[in-house]
Amino acid sequence: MENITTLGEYIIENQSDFPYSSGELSKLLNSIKLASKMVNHEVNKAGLVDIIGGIGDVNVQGENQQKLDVFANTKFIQAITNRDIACGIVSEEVEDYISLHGSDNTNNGKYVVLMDPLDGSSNIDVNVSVGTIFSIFRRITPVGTPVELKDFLQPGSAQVAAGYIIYGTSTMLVYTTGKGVNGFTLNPATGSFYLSHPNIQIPENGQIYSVNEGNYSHFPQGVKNYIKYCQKEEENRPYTSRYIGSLVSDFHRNMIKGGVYLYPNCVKNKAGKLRLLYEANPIAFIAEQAGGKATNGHKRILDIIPTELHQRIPLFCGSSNMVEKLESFL
Ligand code: AHM
Ligand code: MG
Repeated sequence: MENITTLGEYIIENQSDFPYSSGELSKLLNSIKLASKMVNHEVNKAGLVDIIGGIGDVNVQGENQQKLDVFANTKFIQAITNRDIACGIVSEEVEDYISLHGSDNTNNGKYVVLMDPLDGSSNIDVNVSVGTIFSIFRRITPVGTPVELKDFLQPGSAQVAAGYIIYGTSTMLVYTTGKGVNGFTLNPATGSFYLSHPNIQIPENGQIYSVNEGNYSHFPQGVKNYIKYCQKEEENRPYTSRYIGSLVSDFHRNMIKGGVYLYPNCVKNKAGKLRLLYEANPIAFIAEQAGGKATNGHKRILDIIPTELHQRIPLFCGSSNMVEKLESFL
């Protein structure tokens, strides 16, 4: 039998790579793994929502079916809280940060987790892939004190881990702790994630550009010019456009095949649409760890000092040569 590694084994085997390696970050990653399996189970049944009463199915608590993004939010928060390792959580679904005090009220958690529990959730109704995105920092306030806003407003370069789960044709968990990027695919038969994509590298060049071209007329001129450059027939450009409208899926495809993802600022979304703390930062960390790039058009995403929890930002990321070419237009 081939050498097979599960995500749980991989996390334990590589624990010494983690900064401070006390095993706590491993437990935190395991809690995310656990919640992702529950969310995956619900996402897979999404098409049955309208007839679910009729087939006698109820959700895991025996309650009526919840909206999936609310369900995902609850599951990830519960799983993280239960491990007693994080001192705070920021979620796209919750306005303010959540302060965790630990079961013994000692505020001993060392990490903060920032997440989008179900990104691209507008795609669920039409059976298109969605994802979960997470970002983990070590707190900067002293252990033993309540978490503060500044623990969450750290630049992306200080992330100790980041990743995403893609609920797609296969469900995958992809993450980095700053030592490269690895992807694990869920085997529904065993309920385990297996290392299927070790040491993922984004091709330096690619053929795919991914952007919502419906917003074209509102884009900054530089972005319009780049899109025109990709489309120029007379120069026999190799480019093709692919856009799902689900950041995790669009990014994941481009990371595997080579490509660039664009969500610029535009008239409709003056600061951009995507959120810095739990969309752009974790994706940027993964992009860089896989050899790619991520920028807001002028600055490396990971160097940006956040000012607000739900701050929006333009995002351009993917294959390094493509991002550089794009930047030359901005
Ligand atoms: P959401 O967090 O409300 O789901 O929005 C984020 C999503 C991303 O997954 C996706 O890349 C983007 O919004 C698509 O936006 P648009 O529909 O404007 O192209
Ligand atoms: Mg989102």
